[in-house]
Amino acid sequence: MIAQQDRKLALSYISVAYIAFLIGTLMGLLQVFIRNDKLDLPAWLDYYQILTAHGVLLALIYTTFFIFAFFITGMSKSLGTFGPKVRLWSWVGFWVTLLGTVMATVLIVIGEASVLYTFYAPLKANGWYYVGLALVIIGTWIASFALIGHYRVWRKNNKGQLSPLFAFMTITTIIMWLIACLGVVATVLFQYIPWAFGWTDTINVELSRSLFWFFGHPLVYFWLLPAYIAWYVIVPKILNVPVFSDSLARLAFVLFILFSIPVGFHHQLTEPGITNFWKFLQVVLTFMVIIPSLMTAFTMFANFEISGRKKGATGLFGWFKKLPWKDIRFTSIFIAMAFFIPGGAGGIINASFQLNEVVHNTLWVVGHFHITVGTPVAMTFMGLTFWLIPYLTGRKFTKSMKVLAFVQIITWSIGMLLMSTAQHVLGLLGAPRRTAYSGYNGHPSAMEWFDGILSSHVTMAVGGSILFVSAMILIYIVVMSMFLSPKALKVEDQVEFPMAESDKSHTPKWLENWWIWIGIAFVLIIIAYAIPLSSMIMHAPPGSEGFKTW
Ligand code: HAS
Repeated sequence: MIAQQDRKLALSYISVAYIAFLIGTLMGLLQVFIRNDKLDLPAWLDYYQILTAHGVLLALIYTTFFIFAFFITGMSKSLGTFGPKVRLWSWVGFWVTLLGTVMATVLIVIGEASVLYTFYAPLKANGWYYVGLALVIIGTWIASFALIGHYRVWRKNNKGQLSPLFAFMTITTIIMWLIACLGVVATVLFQYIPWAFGWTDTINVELSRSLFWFFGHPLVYFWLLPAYIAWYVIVPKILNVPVFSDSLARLAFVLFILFSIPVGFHHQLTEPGITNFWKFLQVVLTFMVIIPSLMTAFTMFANFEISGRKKGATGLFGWFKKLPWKDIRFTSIFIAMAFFIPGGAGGIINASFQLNEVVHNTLWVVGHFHITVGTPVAMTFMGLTFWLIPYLTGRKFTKSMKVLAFVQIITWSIGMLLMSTAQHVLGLLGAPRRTAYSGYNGHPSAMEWFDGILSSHVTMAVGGSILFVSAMILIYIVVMSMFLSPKALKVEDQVEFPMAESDKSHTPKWLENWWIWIGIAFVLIIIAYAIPLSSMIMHAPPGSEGFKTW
């Protein structure tokens, strides 16, 4: 069990995560009904306001706070209790991130920032919204440096040794995050804030978007890598096998530092102002960042097979039946992984230049991110929640909570399957993303989007409603494990932190030489970004004034 003070810190992060989750999922429910023309909002509430709240609270806030809770618990467990300085700075990080979150949320709620989670210029929010976002990033940096400090103390006391796998993966994720944030910090500080407060009249739109996506693509790996930590380190323990290959796991993570950043243009393939050569180069690098995910898929199948064979499985797929299906910690994550097969394949489609022309700015992309961040990542976090909160509070995860957890995971899977399939098909039929309901004056193509079984906004709304029910079950489980379930007084009732053994004896030491990876990452970033970004600055068009379209 980790120290009481570290538990308090992690629990504070988780509490904010689930408050954001509660509000964010409610906004999601409203959205599917509005798009289906079944709900009219009161005059003081706008579709784009709730769409912004949904994106910011779920994609940015729920994930970030949950990730830090997981990191803090895992780092305290694998490297030992936090020292007073680390703890102090972790709290400072927490409060700064929370302050930024509250500021941004209030501005969305009062209708001053309906700019969606990508806050694309020339949509212009109140200046304080961008200050709020900047504080969120600064807060995560402070908390990240606190964790790096904790890691450095461990390295000093264990000279020449490779760190435990959990810590290595946490530090990799943090390094990637710190580098990625440079893009968003640059655009928020030097472009959005001066423009939104009226110190400059116009904004260079292409530059702001490019700096956003410099950050925006690695952001998706900032969500994914903590899920991968669970897949690499927690899942084998539940399967009762050691980590399949320590060096493969570390290499996969290091590849994310290298290739997750110089690829942002694959979100801008349809935009003018970037020549085809630079788009092509970044698409090639995008195909490189797929490799560590394929390595992860390979490792997961290896884990399953080894564990199944250990239990006597025979034949090509005999191991499948031997997996611990009755253990919700496993089943939840397995389903999360299964969703990532079509989710990842969809990413490969998006990244393919010509196919992107078909799907860009359609509901397909919304479908894609619901079966990447909305299920593989979110459902892994749910699977972690089931044991992480009881582990931190010292409460029981009772039988009835286990049953509910299964219901929650199954309903989330069904809801997501319906909603995301409908979104993918609707996208192929041309239904745009980022819009409220529109009948397009009864145009036959638009009317197609409201009938059919899989191709319909109705299916999307049914899926969305099931997801909302599932989210409420999860909130109930969270409240129970935080405050109400009985204390686990007997050892056999206590919930464990499942962390698998990893054999480091054959792992090359250079894998933990961060300067090599940071150096190569910067070289790749310079190759991919230096010329196009400087050309955007040197050949800047007149710039755009701000628009408030809501
Ligand atoms: Fe993406 C758009 C390309 C992964 C999230 N993506 C988005 C957006 C979000 C997002 C939020 O190239 C929308 C942004 C916006 O608002 O505009 N994406 C990719 C590629 C990958 C990818 C190449 N995306 C993710 C992940 C996300 C995420 C992960 C969140 C966590 N994405 C794009 C592109 C766009 C895009 C374009 C822009 C589209 C546009 O035009 O706007 C890759 O990283 C995917 C690699 C993954 C795999 C899958 C490996 C499978 C594994 C599971 C193994 C399963 C097991 C279980 C073991 C190759 C690891 C076995 C079970 C059985 C049942 C057998």
